[in-house]
Amino acid sequence: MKNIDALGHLSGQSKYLDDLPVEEHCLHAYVVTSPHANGVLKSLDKSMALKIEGVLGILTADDIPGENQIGAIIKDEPLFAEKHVHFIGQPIAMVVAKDKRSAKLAAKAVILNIKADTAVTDPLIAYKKGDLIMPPRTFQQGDTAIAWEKCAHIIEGKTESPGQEHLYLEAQGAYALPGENGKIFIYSSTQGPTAVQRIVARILNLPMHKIEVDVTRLGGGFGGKEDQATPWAAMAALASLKFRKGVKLVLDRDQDMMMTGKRHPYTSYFKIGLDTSLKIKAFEADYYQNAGAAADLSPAIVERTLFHSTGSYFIPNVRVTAYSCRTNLPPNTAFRGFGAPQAFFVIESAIRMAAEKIGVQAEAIQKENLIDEDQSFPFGQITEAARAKESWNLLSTEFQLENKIEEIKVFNQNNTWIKKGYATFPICFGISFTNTMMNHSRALVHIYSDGSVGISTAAVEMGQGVNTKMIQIAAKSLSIKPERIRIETANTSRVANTSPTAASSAIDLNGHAVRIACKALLNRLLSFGAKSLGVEDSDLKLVHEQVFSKGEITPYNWKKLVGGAFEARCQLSEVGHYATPNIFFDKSKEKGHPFAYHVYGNALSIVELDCLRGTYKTDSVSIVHDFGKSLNTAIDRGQVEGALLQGMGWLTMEDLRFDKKGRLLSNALSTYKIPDIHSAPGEVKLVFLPNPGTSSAIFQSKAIGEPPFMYGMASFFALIEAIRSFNPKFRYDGIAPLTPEKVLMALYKG
Ligand code: MTE
Ligand code: LUZ
Ligand code: MOS
Repeated sequence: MKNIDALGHLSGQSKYLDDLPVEEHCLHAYVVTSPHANGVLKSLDKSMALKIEGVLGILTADDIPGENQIGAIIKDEPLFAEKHVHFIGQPIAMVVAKDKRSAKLAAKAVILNIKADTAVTDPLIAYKKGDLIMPPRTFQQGDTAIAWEKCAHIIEGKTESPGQEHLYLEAQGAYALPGENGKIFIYSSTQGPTAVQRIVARILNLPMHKIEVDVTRLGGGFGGKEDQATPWAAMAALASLKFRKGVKLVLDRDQDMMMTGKRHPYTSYFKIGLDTSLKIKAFEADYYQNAGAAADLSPAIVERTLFHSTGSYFIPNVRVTAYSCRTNLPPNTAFRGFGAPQAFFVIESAIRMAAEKIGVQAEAIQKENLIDEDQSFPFGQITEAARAKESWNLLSTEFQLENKIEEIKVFNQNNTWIKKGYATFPICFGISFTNTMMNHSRALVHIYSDGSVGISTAAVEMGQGVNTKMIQIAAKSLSIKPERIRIETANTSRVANTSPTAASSAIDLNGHAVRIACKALLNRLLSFGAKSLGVEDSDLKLVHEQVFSKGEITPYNWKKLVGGAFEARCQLSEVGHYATPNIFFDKSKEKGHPFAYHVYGNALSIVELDCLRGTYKTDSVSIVHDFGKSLNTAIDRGQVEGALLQGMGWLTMEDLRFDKKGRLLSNALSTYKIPDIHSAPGEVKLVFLPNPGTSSAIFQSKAIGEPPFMYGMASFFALIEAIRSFNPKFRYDGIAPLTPEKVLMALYKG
């Protein structure tokens, strides 16, 4: 089935928040932000700003009727700063005006008196000062202390993985409208409608039922709108309540880049030990996560880092510790992979450095240690249907790995100024929110009397194709044509108490809920049909919109069945509820079974490096991916290609820079380079790993949103190898990103 949004997107007819028609006297808000990364807010002078034409008011923390607090996991983040400011771009106040231009002008005229203090941007400094978001956490299995003695090779090192700007095409925004009896209606560009509802209720001191949040779709979220869409919605709602008008707040791109958090940069230390046959015997790591100025989702993200510390490998002795460090940067947040890419960076860097020191190829170590059936992760979960080895083997046969490696060797011998490099990159990603309680969802399915179907779920469409897949699931469950089905907006009044569309789990969680609701409806319809035909319920079957009784055609087709059931006063609506079975986690022991299943795969990236200029391109990326039984191969391929490019961008192009004072320097697309069509690999070859289908994935179609991000990391390690083949003195230093500038320096480093 084609993505139902394809035509709308291409023809510009798809509606985003900023396209929605606003009411006639709609007001506009603009945020006043801190110019200092750390300091004491002495005073705020509104008088000049209030004189600007069109300005209705300037709201601060004093205007909040409820709690000035937006922290979801830890209550450590005010909506508007009160006495202290903690990062550049932190909201202090909000101007409300008749138009955006006046609001912006007035925001600049607000005079802030801030006594600035020194800023901390380095997580290690924060750690030394004891400035942690939460107490450190450690996962372990076996005993590393004993294991080191059995290792023939022990390698220690340090790595630094960078931050990453989400750069969703649609900037953050919200539009709030006052309703009857103190109700507030909010259109929000959020991945988490319930999160917005809950926090707005807290800020406004209203019960949640007075807040209705509605989401049509996002122009991308990538995790950046899992938690950080909330403040703008809260501000718009606050102003709307105060002025009794519609209020719109949409961030400009530069504001969005300055104010919102990004992927967490990590500084990590590791120690890895191998025996003579290259088996990894022990692994230790300390991860220092740069959390920024508030907790946001950092505790959950650093936890996912621990869950993925061993990458795609089985390591019998592990001890890994996570430190979430509070710095004076915007609070960093969810970004595709959610801490797992940072973990993969450390273990794969450790393997590269070990290979360098031992004098073997990295893939020899990778291959030797792939996790197998019935082996344990450091958090106690035992693998079921592990597919790491199958992915590896299929990649090497399908893409003739040995031949490719030989070709590259020959190419490098024959070329002086152009060098090729390659890297394999096996992935293993756990599916489920690591917080067990978040793994449930509901779907509301209405069958209308004309046979058309309307479905509401918690899932937010953000380009990943969830709406198309929901239609496929419903069509399959009801055995009707997809054209009869419509997916409604994600709305808190129709589907309540939902988890955000995140953790790659929206299709599983909401898909199962849709399936359950549809099954109940179908059973009810068939039961009506059986009664009216005078046969047993179990005699009837609906196949492609036609009802059969023990294989014989009946007078009932879908439309007649629905029409008849309606006249017989049957309930044609249903709520399906799904909670992922068999998952749990005991934090006091740091052991459990947090994931419904894992997604596996392997990638081979081949890059070509111009050793005069330091520029490079990825020739090809060959991937074997464990899709299960893909519900939609076109959408799933799109997810792999998009995630791949985003992963490549993270480690080889994007260069997020803050100065020592915590000011974002790469604050526009002229200074922050993201991948484009020219940086895309020459070729992306994708093989679907044949899968027997043993998982709780919806119709055996495994989650696809985040796991392929890690394939992009292969290009970084391929570049390392290309540099090495030009400069024999080069030693991998564990620092990303490798921009052309850094590559050039590495090529000529003595
Ligand atoms: N694809 C597009 N086009 N746009 C996005 O914002 N977000 C990614 C991924 N794919 C994203 C995307 C992230 S971070 C997640 S968690 C999943 O989609 C969420 O959707 P799913 O759970 O429906 O896969
Ligand atoms: N969000 C979350 C996530 O709250 N918990 C998770 O485990 C998670 N994983 C990936 C992406 N977002
Ligand atoms: Mo994705 S980082 O779970 O929104």
